[in-house]
Amino acid sequence: MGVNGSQLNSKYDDQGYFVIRDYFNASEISALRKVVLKFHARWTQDNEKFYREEAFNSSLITGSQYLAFDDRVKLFNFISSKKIMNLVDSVIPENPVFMNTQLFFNPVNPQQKDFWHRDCQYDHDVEAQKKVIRETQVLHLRVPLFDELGMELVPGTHKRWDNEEEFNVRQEEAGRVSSESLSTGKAIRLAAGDVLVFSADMIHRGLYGLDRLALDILVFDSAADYIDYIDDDCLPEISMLDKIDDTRLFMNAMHLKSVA
Ligand SMILES: O=C(O)CCC(=O)C(=O)O
Repeated sequence: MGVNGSQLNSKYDDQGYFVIRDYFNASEISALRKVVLKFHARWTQDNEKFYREEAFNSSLITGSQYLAFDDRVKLFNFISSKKIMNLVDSVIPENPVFMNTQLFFNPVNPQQKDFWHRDCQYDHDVEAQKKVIRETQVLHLRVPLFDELGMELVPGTHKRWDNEEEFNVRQEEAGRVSSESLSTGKAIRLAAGDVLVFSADMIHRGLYGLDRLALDILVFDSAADYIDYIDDDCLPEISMLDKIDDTRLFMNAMHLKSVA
């Protein structure tokens, strides 16, 4: 499926997200699922207590701990495939940088509720969060491997600060809790084959349920200072580079790290 980069850019700019239905075909998803399920089985086994008690995601999927050379190359080729790069380039036209990957699943613990947040709230106080949403750009590209309830987003909050309800709920102030519903939230159901691109710093939450297992690819704008989030072990090894069709995202990450 062709994409119109400038249309996607203006949707993202306006709303902070866009979704493309049936973007990947069944064989692309089944090849990706095979590799990711291998990671997930090994990761859950190795992190049994954490998985059982509190986890709702894992990260570092492209690292060397759970996947061998060939599977990692397959992941790197998916991440830098034309389909993914067309989306990345439409939002971050200059020097997009690979940050990490995360895998989102249902928590085993039924007490855990899906919760509203901006990703930046875990690293920054309120004043710094305001600056982050004005100045930097971290993209999540969510690729669901099974049909899922998807995500709930508050459109436009990649650029605007919270209203009172949003702030109190996500920060759990004034007696509110982060799992309450928000009147400004928009739920986006996702099926395997769809892709959702959204700003990590907009107000959002994953919706637990069905068989969710979603691969999120995180990419940032090289003007932003997120070098510390890049794990060397999650970048391709030198001997993998000639097996990867488009190395831009990874080379940009290596370059930033080398000059830091
Ligand atoms: O799917 C989830 O559980 C949360 C997703 C999320 O917060 C994120 O991708 O930043």
